[in-house]
Amino acid sequence: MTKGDSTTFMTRFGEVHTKGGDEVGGFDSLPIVDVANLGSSSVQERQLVAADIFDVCKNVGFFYVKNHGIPQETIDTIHTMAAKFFALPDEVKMESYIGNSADINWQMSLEKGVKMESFSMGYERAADHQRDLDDSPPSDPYNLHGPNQWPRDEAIPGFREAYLRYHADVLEFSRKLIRILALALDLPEEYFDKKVKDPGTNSRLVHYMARDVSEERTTGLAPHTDCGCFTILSQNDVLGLQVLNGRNEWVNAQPIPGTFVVNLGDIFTYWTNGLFRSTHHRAINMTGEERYSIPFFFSVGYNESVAPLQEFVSEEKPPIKEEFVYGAVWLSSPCVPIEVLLTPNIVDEKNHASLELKGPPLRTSTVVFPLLPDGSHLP
Ligand SMILES: O=C(O)CCC(=O)C(=O)O
Ligand SMILES: [Fe+2]
Repeated sequence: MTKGDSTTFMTRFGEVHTKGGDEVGGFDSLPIVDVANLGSSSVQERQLVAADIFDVCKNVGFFYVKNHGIPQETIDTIHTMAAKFFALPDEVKMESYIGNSADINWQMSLEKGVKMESFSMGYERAADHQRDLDDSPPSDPYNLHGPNQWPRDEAIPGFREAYLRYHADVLEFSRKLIRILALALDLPEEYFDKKVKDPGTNSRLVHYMARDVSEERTTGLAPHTDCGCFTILSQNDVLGLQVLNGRNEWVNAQPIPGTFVVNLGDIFTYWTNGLFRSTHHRAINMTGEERYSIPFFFSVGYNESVAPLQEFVSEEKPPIKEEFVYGAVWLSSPCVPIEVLLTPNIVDEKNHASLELKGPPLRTSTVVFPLLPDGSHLP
């Protein structure tokens, strides 16, 4: 965190070393960025947003966005649907179970005390305002796209439509945000457009079950960085997300009505050769109430290659990462829910353990973590 120090940090794609420079990581709360002018017709107004974004990406890697323009009704509806979905009988949820298909899934284990369940969806044309249903499917050499395994409409009317609409709106917002990120980096605004035309997106509805707060241990999402370009998170009003600052302290991402939490993923760290942060975070239900969150992971197409951009590479700053194709390594970096010891301000080594995936190969842009602590799937 200190000025001038070099940093080594683990990302989902391996260890990365950066040279020091400005102070980074010295935050005690997450900044709020007003993005009302994200799509302004005035380049000066867009530049002002870009300037704010530049600072927070360099120093924090996490920020709230307000005035994002996505109708509150779209957000409220998908939250209502999430609660309804998770309240369905297990037999119905099992129809979307990860083990039924290599595609999108519902996952949970109550038996073994894991207090999380999730439903995932991957990119599909119906969830993209900029594409038509009969557009040819994205090129998919790594077999990462697949049909989403939606629950039957009779079981939960309107669920699919609500999630498709939410995905499409957040995708639209993301395509605007990546233009502002380009501007923030002094690149042409359209610089990344081609790479995200057929984006590698996925999204999850996550239910962190209410827990007994007197327990010292619980299961949650272990500390990790996100692997894509950035993540847009909608959370209900129950605290769970925590972000690691440069002093190794967990900073609460307290839910703020009307905002999303945005965090950069590893790809932006690579593109900027370490200038922009992909910051560690974890998620644990801190309360005795039900927590629901909806991360939307926005990324380049799976067939796109990623490498530090020449603008950020010099003799003093050699590339921190070799070029790689996003889809080729995507599946090898699962995000793992794991038992978390609720000791404040300590990054438990155990939390970094990774579990081997067992069972059928999992493809598509879906979550790929095993739900059971021993790495196996239900049933
Ligand atoms: O649920 C949350 O608050 C965070 C989720 C997250 O970090 C992830 O899924 O990568
Ligand atoms: Fe994450």
